[in-house]
Amino acid sequence: MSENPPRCETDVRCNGRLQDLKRQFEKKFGESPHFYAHAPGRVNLIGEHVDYCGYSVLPMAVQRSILAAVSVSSSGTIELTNTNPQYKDFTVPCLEEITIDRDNPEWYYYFLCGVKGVQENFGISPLAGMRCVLDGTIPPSSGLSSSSALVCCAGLVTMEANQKSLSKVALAEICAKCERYIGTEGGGMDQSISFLAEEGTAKLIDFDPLCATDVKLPDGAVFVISNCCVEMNKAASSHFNIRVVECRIATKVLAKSKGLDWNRLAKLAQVQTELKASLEEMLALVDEALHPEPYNREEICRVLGVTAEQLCTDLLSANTQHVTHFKLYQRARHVYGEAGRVLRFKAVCDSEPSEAMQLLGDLMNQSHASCRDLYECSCPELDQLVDTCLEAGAVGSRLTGAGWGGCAVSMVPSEKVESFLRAVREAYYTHDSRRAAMEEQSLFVSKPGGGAAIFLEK
Ligand code: ADP
Ligand code: NG1
Repeated sequence: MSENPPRCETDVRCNGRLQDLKRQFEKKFGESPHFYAHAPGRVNLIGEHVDYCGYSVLPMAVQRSILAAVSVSSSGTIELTNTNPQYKDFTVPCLEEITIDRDNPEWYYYFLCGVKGVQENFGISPLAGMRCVLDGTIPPSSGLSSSSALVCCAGLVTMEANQKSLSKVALAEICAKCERYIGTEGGGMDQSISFLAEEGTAKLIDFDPLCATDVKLPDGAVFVISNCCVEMNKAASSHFNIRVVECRIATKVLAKSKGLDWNRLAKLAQVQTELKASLEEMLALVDEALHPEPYNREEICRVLGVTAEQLCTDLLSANTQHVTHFKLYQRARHVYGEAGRVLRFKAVCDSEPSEAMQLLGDLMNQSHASCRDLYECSCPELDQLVDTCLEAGAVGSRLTGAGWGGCAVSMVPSEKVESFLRAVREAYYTHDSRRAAMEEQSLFVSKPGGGAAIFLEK
């Protein structure tokens, strides 16, 4: 039985961020917050674009989060305001059905995803009125899960304000499901680590059933995050869902090639389970049953024996209806290869061989190459940054999160961290005024942080 998120009694005067937020809340609403909630972002060390295929991932929480100050009110409305003026105020009546506009993914819709998830779970009607001031320190659209931290924070706030109780696992599952209301078909890694993280340890996250296992990272390995300063909003573009769809179609084609009941299967991991095959055997099957040339719609319809309409309604999502070509071979090869790298990464951490750092670094480098070449979810700036990090002394470096921009994570021997930071600063940030202006937020060491929690004022 999983525990509930911690509720910590805190002296707000000892925490600068809480104190500032309290002050802003009082200024805005003329009353004090009743409680605070925070949910962290994460950095994924390895296991990219495999969670929605049913495979395990290996993230850790970062010490950056979404923090909310909240009061429960009798106003009959949910009032949202943000410390960042870029995110405009928003109010919604509690009696109104919560609708999420996928075509216009404004910040408050992420919050409302979390509200809706908890509301639906308990059938709450009407919701308690609440006033919230939100504050975020996770760079948005950069692969560190700012959106999920916001959804998770909203789920936690809604639970607390409506006097309900949920375990961390239940909250993670609810928030993974409800973030999909925004339109992206994510796999659940971000919400799981946001709730299940524990300070000082990375986690192997398994799905179906959701379970998080501690992963002790080698002593002397420091993880450094660097942002290539290209933003990619998942919900406002179709890159992410195109990959989800390609994996779904690859699942069906592979399953059909082996005579399985392909209609029932939607994730690449399910094909492996049905076949009782190893990941190496799955890679061999990809070579045998799929071809490297992109598949067009006609070929997919022919191979699966479905009509063009069925392809649109059963296999494509709302924002992928326009796609004409699908790289099934490359995407499936990435997923089965990456799933194996996650398991090897965990095994190296468990067995602590003397060359652990080198082995882990190699796996991270292979992961990046696969994301770049097979999954095509990198971008020139991110590739340049990864190369820069390796030249600056990282043993391994790779894109983290969805990609197409955003952050790289590098594993650096502790004795080289200072020279590494200096070299990356000089090579990637200093000579570009836009990047230089963002540098403080964009290049930082990250230790495994704790999970989502509620704070009550002492
Ligand atoms: P990520 O990879 O960080 O999850 P997404 O592109 O999926 O990025 O989501 C980013 C969106 O999340 C932003 O455009 C914004 O709507 C929302 N968001 C992120 N941080 C904040 C914040 N501090 N306050 C309000 N909304 C935020
Ligand atoms: P970020 O980095 O938050 O955009 C996304 C998905 C994850 C996972 C990674 C790729 C969401 C909310 N998150 O993460 O589930 O698929 O991409 O590994 O969709």
